[in-house]
Amino acid sequence: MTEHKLPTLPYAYDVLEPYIDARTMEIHYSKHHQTYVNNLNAAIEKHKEFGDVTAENLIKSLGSVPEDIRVAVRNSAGGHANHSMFWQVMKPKAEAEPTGKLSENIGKTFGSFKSFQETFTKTALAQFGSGWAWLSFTNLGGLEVHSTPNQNSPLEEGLIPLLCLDIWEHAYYLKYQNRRPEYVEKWWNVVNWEKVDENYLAAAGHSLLKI
Ligand code: MN3
Repeated sequence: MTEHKLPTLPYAYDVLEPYIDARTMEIHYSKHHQTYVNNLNAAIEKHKEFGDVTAENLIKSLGSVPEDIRVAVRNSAGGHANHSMFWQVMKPKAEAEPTGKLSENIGKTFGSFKSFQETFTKTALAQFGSGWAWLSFTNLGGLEVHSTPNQNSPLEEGLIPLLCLDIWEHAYYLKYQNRRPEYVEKWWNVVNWEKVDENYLAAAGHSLLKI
């Protein structure tokens, strides 16, 4: 049995300043994310046969997870996987837009990068309460902007997440308080499009259709 572990943060807490402040990053990563990892390990402790299954695979097959830990696994494996991706899709001095194949598909699906951004922002702001906004890949090669409540993952719906935005208050409250729209607007400055492009190519590689 392998314990789930907090992944290494790919940068220092303060590099996303002034858009995401160092204190928020520190608490979010070292406390919130760590708690999801701890809770996942505690749940799996009761069913050691799942000890070597990744968080992503647990989420994809929640129906096979024993009922007494299913809710805990959904929340904690989701929280672990979602945050692991969130750190990866941000970076300082980020590119303004994606390039290559993803950019083409965004143009085809949403009309333009700008209208994709508007759709994503609108979706993030419309999510009532805690949750996530996503750009996901469908198994037919399409793109979908959507949100999920709590720590629910697109993987539960058979979608492959490419980009995510944490819209729990803990992600922005210290700096932005109730101003979620401002947080979302500033967050665009730190989107790691190089990584999202990479996620897109990996997802497309597993797709049923050629891109
Ligand atoms: Mn969070």
